[in-house]
Amino acid sequence: MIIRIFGFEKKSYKMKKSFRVLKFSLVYFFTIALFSISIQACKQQEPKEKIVYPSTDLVAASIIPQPLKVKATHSAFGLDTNTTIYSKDFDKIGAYLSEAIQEKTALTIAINKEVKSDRTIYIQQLESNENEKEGYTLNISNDSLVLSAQTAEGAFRGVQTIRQLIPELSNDTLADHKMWLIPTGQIIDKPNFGYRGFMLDVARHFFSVEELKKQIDILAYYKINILHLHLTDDQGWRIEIKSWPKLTEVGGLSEVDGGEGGFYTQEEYKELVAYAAERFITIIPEVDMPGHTNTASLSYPELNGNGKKLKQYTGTRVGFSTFDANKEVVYQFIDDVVREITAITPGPYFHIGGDESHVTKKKDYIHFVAKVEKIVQKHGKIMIGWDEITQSSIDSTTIAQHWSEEKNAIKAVKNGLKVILSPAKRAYLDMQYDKKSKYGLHWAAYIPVDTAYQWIPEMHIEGVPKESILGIEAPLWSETISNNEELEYLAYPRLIGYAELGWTSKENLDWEHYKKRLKAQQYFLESKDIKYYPTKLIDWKK
Ligand code: TNX
Repeated sequence: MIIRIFGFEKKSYKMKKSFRVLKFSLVYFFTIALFSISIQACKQQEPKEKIVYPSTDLVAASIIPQPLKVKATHSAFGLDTNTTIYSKDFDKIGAYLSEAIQEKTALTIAINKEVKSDRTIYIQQLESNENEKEGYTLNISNDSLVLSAQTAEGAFRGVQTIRQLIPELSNDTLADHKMWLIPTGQIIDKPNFGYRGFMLDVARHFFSVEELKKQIDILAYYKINILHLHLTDDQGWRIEIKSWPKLTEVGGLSEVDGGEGGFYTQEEYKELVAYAAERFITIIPEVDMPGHTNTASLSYPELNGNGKKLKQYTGTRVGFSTFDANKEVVYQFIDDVVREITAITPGPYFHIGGDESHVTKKKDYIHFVAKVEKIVQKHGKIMIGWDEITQSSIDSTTIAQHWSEEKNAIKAVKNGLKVILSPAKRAYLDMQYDKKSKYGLHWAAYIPVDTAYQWIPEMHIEGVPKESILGIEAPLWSETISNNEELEYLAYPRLIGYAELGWTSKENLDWEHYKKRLKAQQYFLESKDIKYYPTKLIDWKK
């Protein structure tokens, strides 16, 4: 080869020269190529950003309700301005999370955009054979936070957990900008009960749509999925019924202690239903009957069955009014009311009250409840009634809401009905915390924050097993409260405990552990201007 080259060299100087040029350009080319390959390689190895994460602990995170399973891997996901959300499967939920992050941290997080991002929050739909409508899984590592759920509802519940995992303040890392450290690990979660409710009595005192929206946002944060509205009572009628307009013209104008009352137009009610639905909360309308009907009969005296002259009532006694269970016009009235309300209520339930009908003859009560059940069913809804309805012969698809007599709940179960647990001694939010409480009653009990929390729904009544319990609900009657500040004094923090009793499996309910997590809610409560009762059982930050 060398000889050949020598020979070649000898042949001509010109050729020799051009060979040298070729050799030079080859070397030059390869050097440049090698150089740029090595630069590329270096680039790929270079970390996006050097972050030294402190060890954090997902198991110690203050999540309420406590999730089913939590595993910690002791590092962190840094939420910062370079984080993005990828949520093609559930885009609205991605947008909701981005907004919630902005509110808490002031970070603007891009959604579904092809932008450079160091860390990504993925929200994805997961197919599975198990029907876990509200279940979700979170897998959190240094550079990704993956929320998987079968349904948008499940993803929404998971987003609440993410919100709770974001610390209130940005942490110090070696990063040169603000970063909120979310502990790494895995959460597998699903609710113990599908029905987790809050009831508000808007009849004794009226609460506006705006006031309710604030409460709906708080319910969503703690994964409560039912808002039951007690819409009618002796002191007020709060929902427009177009075919019986005097209900609100007359009955909408009064409330306990002589306040001006109020009512929701059907448009306002629809707006409320939609606002709740966006947060995966179902509204259950209650029209209480045959008792608790003084305003209805005052508006239309032909409905009255108590034989006495009617007048506006602004006191707090119960059990003095009744419909006439033997008049056809009463059932025509109920048919119209149920028809109009169910037409604007997408949820599956209609609550007929049925409590404390002390001046209705027992046989009339039995007849009445059975007839009203058929009306509710005709309009395509499942009937719910307070536990007294079990005196009547009702269908096993109807639901009994236990508040007073355990024997009624047991009877319901024997007849194959599902039960909602709202035992007054444990779950009534209008009961005072103690003798010094500013608002509330105490006919059932004083309910301090620990008593409110320390009971296990599926072990509460012998003869009412878990399979028969639809869920739990905490009612707030409004004889002593008339605005959000007073409502919040009675509702918080107890309602947060009821949220946990509805969601968390009994093995994970623990007062000492809950107490620490409740203390950590102080930042959320104060940032949302929630006027909670600062119970001494919790060592709140001053
Ligand atoms: C009982 S609970 C009632 C309400 C009162 C409440 C006051 C139930 C079904 N009926 O009418 O507002 O007590 O705590």
